Amino acid sequence: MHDIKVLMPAPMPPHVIDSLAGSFDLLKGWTAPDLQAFMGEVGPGVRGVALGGHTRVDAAFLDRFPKLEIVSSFGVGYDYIDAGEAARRGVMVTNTPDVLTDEVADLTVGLLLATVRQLPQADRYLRAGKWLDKAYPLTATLRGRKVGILGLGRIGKAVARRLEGFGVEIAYHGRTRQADVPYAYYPTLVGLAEAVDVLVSVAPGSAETNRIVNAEVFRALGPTGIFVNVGRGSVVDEPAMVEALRSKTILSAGLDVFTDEPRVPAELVGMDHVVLLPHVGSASVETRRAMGQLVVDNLLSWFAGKGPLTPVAETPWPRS
Ligand code: A2R
Repeated sequence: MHDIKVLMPAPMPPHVIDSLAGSFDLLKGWTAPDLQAFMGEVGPGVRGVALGGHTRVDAAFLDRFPKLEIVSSFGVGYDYIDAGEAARRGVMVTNTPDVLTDEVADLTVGLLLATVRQLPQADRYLRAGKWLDKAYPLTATLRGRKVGILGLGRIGKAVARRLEGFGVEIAYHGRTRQADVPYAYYPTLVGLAEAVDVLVSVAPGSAETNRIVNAEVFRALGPTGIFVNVGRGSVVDEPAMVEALRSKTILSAGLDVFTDEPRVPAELVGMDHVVLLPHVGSASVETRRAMGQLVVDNLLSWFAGKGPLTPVAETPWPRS
């Protein structure tokens, strides 16, 4: 396969670069002085793209690669890829689901507990020497809470399974009711938010989910409400969330994702009653390695004529 040109526009983990360079003619876009000029130059011969770093793949990007067969993307979310446009052009798109599900679910539960029991704040309190003066103030509790999950997919279900062990009631909202789950379904997001006092968002970014967690949802969640977001920042109306936190319309939030990463609104950074993480849901050495390997394996499988391992929904395999 050494004659097959695979473009990597932005750097990926070293083991991914090494594996791909060992099997393909790997074109390292980030080493070119001008990526756009480089892509224009090599574009006509490129048959595969290995995508990390959220490069936008839209019609203009795809226009440059008339022989492109597959985009193998790092991560389960692929909102920066116009997969519908890729499908129309017969370009396969793959992502890295499943291998990160448990890792992100673990992080979600950790973030929820950190938020409700104020673990980072308590840590800061001790380090500041304040414990010597008086005990840390009492916090809210997870006990007796009802947790609503927006996006009960692979990760959402793994979060729900873990939370069952914490003895909290679980409900969910998605576009469809799922027959095989024991949790209460709410056909509207506002309905779910009214019924719960923790809302966990694990929904993907898309035109449909854009800003669906809005001021009305925060009002419905109410003054004891906690919002946790590990899915995509675009799912939330961020200014409305900031205002809901500022005005105590909700109690607090635990956030791993933001609208304009890595930029986080200064108002949030200045708030002591929120817990903020730099999008680390899947970011363990082991899980990132597995995700990288799946990027490689999708390309190897595809160019060996065995089809993709993990195609996204818009580009099913076998093709219908
Ligand atoms: O709507 P459904 O019943 O197909 O449920 C899916 C839900 N979902 C939505 N919920 C409400 N409104 C929407 N417009 C909407 N679109 C999708 O999100 C499904 O239960 C869930 C996504 O689950 P999976 O596709 O299994 O994804 P996974 O592996 O759990 O990852 C979720 C997201 C990624 O897309 C990244 O953004 C992030 O977590 O790492």
